[in-house]
Amino acid sequence: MPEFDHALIISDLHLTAAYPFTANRFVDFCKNEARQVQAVFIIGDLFEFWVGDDAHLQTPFNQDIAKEIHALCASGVKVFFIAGNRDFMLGEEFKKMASWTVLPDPSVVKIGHQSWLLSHGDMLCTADPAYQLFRSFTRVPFFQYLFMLIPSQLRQKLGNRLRSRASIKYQQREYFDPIAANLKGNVTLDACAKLTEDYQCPRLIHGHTHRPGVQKEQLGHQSWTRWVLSDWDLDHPEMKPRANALLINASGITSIDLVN
Ligand SMILES: [Mn+2]
Repeated sequence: MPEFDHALIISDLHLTAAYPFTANRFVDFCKNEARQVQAVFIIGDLFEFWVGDDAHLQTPFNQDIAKEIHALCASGVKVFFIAGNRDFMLGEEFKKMASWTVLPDPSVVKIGHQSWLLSHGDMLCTADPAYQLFRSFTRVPFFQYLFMLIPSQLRQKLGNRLRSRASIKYQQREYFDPIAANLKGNVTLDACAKLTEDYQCPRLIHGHTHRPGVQKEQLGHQSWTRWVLSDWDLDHPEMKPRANALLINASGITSIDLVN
């Protein structure tokens, strides 16, 4: 893994043709902010959902996103991708089109003479054992092989149903038991302590929880700092628009607001 003097990190864009303002902001980002750095790390949930390249690469919307990433790479910027829980089925076809480099979750990268531990963040949500169980079997290559044997239209339907059931479940949980919902939807100190210790890196960056900010945390003898990215949403005028990136360079790490 090469070292970079400066890089941008983004996550949870949840791109879909249904949300054009958010998608346009990403296209703009690829043409502007991203061209000012040596590398861009997309750390999961670039897409709202992805059930296989064959199911999504037919649509011009997804082709255009791949082309924008490709153009960014062709301009000399390295683009890296860590899969999220919505788009871990992004595959070889997309990779070829976008010419990005796929990294495992988590990965330690060197930017601005420091090491940073990057993860999507869903693996850290260990207060939700049902999700962790789902996660563990859906990441097995043999499960993914079997899943890909299902016709793509049916996979799209399954993906859609899973996505809407998850959001209904989340809303119900939020309504009936907001404290549990708050805990289950967030990372745990235990998981963060273990990860930062295992990878010997006290600077952790993740997305997934949609709770942007920075916290200094400690558990036992292990202490670390945790930066959380926001999700991107510029398509719901009833809510506060959101889109941020973390910029890392020789002078440290800064959150950049991309809403404008
Ligand atoms: Mn996620």
